[in-house]
Amino acid sequence: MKTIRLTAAQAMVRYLANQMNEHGEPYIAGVWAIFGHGNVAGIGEALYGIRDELPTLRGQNEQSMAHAAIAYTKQLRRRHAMAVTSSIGPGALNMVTAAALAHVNRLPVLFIPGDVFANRGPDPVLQQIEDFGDGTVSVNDCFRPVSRYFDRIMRPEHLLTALPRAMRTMTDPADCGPVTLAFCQDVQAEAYDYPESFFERRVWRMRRPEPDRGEFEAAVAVLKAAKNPVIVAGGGVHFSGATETLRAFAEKHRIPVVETQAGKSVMAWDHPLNFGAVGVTGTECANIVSEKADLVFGVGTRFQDFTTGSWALFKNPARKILALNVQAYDSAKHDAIPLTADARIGLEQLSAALGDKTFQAPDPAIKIGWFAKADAVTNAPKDSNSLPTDMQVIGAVQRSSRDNTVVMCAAGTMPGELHQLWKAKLPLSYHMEYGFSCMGYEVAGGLGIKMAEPDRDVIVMVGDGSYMMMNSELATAVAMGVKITLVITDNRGYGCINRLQMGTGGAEFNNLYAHTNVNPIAIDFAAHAASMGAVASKVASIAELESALAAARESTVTTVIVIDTDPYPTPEAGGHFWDVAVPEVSPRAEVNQARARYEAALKERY
Ligand SMILES: Cc1ncc(C[n+]2csc(CCOP(=O)(O)OP(=O)(O)O)c2C)c(N)n1
Ligand SMILES: [Mg+2]
Repeated sequence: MKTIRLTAAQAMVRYLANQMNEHGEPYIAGVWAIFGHGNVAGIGEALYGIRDELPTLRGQNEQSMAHAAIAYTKQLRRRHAMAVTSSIGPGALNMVTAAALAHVNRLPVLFIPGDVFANRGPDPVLQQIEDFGDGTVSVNDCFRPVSRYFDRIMRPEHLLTALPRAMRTMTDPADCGPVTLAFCQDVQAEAYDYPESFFERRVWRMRRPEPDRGEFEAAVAVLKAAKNPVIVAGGGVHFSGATETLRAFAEKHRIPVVETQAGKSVMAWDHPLNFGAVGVTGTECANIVSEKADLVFGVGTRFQDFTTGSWALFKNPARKILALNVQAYDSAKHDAIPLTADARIGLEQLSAALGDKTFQAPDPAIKIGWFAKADAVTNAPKDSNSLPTDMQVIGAVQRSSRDNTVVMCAAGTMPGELHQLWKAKLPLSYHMEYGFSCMGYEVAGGLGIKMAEPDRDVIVMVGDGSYMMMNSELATAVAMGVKITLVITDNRGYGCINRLQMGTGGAEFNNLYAHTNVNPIAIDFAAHAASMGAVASKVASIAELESALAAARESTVTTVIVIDTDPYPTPEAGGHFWDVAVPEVSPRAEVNQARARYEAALKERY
């Protein structure tokens, strides 16, 4: 056997550089790295040696670098991924939240935290936590519940089994998710005679599993028996590349489509069969269709509580759930009739089996009625005496966007309002991280999206709270010359949680700066962003916002636009109950009233 003598770190990066996707392109597009003693000498040296083939990228924070990696792979429908490496200890733990985010959203990222010495020579090394009762524990064990595959590289030859498993996990459509390879510091630097064949180019194809015959027949039968089905389209439709198939399926059989947060933009907003956002942050028309449906046909959805209105939305007493999902865990959820298969293949085969069968599509008037209400709240205000609303900001951004502009967000007011109100024309023009809804995903995520699709405009909608939580990859975007546009809606605190607090009977407390023990400060976001090199301005009205957005669109540099908004108004129409547990006893009358409403609402759930 021909061998080549490499350090384990050199072997790892050489292997990674030779893994290709089904299009023959390098699967790992780059390695985000912040070095410390746990990875600088071993992995750092290896990355330097391969820098022309496998780029190393330097960010500001391990978590937000991982956010960029996650947004990148999501926008590319998991066809490419990135790795993120950190030192041991704090650098590693900074990535745990991002690993969880990738885990929830079923997105591949390769985490390579450094780990303590396998030979234990210097024990305890700087940043080693020391478990009194377990000599095998390090901080990296925190990655176990948030990794789809976890391994600790304690000998150089461990890579021979660990790396193919890592690749298998990341490129498996059903198991897809984060992989953690905790890499002991001494092992990174150790040499070993690796088989040369280990470094041959290898192509990883995303499998498209066919349905099981028995499951398929049951699915066809339940579809044929339905009177008014609805398709709940989730992120799996994007991942499977099934948007066209879904549209053809809906058109041929006249079935309305409603979209989850991850599924939004699978169909153009103005397609007559697209009834828009479903669930807690849903449009009135999608929720009417969903309430009446006798068959809820989920395609590539996890059925999370925002989609199902905490399982109180699908009210038809005769309703059944049919779930087409590549992951059997999802297709069997909530007692669904499972159809475990790739979304595209599943839809194609179902369509063939249904033949010419058509259903009664819902009355288009309910959609027209919804948009009349939606347009009223997103139109520019007639007078400019009061603070603009976030809905009016959405309208301004919409009017300044092109069909292929990507609007993105993760937490705060915007995800709900964008889900309802944003008119997404082209697939993946809407990028919402709403599996984890992680504040701090926004700026780094915007960077990752733009790296994935440099030809599309990327608009990052970010609240003041989320911006304050994590913003420093703005400097990275500027430094890399990756142009994104941020719209910061400054409502001086956590507007959406303040409203949720009020909605559950709570006193306004600890959310808006006005109601905290912190002296309300006016943060100069434009100055802050400008200090990182962005072109930044604060606008005073929706009209000014529109001109600033027009300028940003033509500009080649990262731009930040700040606007003060009113923290209280929300869309009156649309929406649905969401289960947020209200205290059973409280001295506050408002809480008692909210509890009574809550108990009544819970009776709707099944
Ligand atoms: C990391 C993290 N911490 C806490 C939360 C809970 N949370 C959701 S939205 C939100 C407030 C967001 O404030 P901001 O970004 O200003 O948006 P606004 O609602 O004010 O528009 C909080 C605290 C979260 N989603 N993520
Ligand atoms: Mg805010």
